[in-house]
Amino acid sequence: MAGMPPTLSQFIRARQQDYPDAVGEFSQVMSAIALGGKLISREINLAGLVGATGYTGRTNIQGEEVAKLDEWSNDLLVDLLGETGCVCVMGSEEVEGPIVPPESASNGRYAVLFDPVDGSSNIDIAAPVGTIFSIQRRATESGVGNLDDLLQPGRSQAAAGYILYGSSTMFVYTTGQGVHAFTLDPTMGEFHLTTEELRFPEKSNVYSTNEGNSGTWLEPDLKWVNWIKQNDPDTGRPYSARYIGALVADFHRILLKGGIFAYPGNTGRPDGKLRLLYECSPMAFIAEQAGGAATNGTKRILDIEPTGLHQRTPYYIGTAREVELIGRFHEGRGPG
Ligand code: AHM
Ligand code: MG
Repeated sequence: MAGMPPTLSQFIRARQQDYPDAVGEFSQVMSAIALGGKLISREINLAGLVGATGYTGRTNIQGEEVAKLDEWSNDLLVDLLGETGCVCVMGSEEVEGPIVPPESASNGRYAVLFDPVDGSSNIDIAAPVGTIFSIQRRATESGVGNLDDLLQPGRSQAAAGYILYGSSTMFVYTTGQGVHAFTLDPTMGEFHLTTEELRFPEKSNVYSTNEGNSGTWLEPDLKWVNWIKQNDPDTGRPYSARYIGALVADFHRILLKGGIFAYPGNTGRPDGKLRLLYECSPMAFIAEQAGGAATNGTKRILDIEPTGLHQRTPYYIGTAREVELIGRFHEGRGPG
């Protein structure tokens, strides 16, 4: 299309030619996720009109209330990914165990993990939410996949991304060759490239965290948050606070404007709230590819060896400078 930036599928097809062993399965997986994103976007835009707000009355494996859109979006992604025949197993925030596609279609090369609608309590107030996904190459040889395909460290992801349903719907992903951002043109039903090789900006004095929990935080996090709120214009302090309570939206802001997002562990929940495999790892892959970093305080998120599908981790993600700073507090060294 002359004059128009490439669509997501054109962009992925063009990039696929750089990988001689690519057989098109990856493009199909990405297309399924992109189609899911468009359908979820439409449903969210119309939520109040089509009765998609509110809760199902059930709780999920995490003991959290299941929003109607959580369930609808989960089933949609399971169906769309299963139909590709390119996925051997899936893992979802909404489902306790591995999800296996129909037998006839389960010999695919990829395992996909996702959080269908992250931050879903925002739907009822028309505030942003997102879908997060992580694509791993299968670890098992063939046939139906299992937990071994899903429990792989973040560093081995083939791709990761998110779809932000905000004032625009954006598709942001990486395959380890930079981070690329696309914006949905709802009149065309197409994602178009809006930023190639997205990088964190240098400026970084913004923090994004649920500080209402700080009474239960551990000492390094308390020292950190007190330090960043002190008045010292020479070091850019105090920082500004921004928090909408949906990881995709809070992270997207940090990615574009700089700063750090934190969800620390606390006295009651030493591993914090966020889930390693379908929330933290995919965002960490994007952050690193954009020149940033992500840690649990002492360890790189992408190096954590997973032991459970729904395991949680303390989480700090953002510009390299800010993530290094929180690491210093966790090592007991202070700001330096
Ligand atoms: P969810 O997957 O149940 O929606 O929960 C995850 C969300 C994240 O998007 C967000 O960063 C976090 O929970 C907010 O938690 P809190 O309300 O404790 O600040
Ligand atoms: Mg979530």
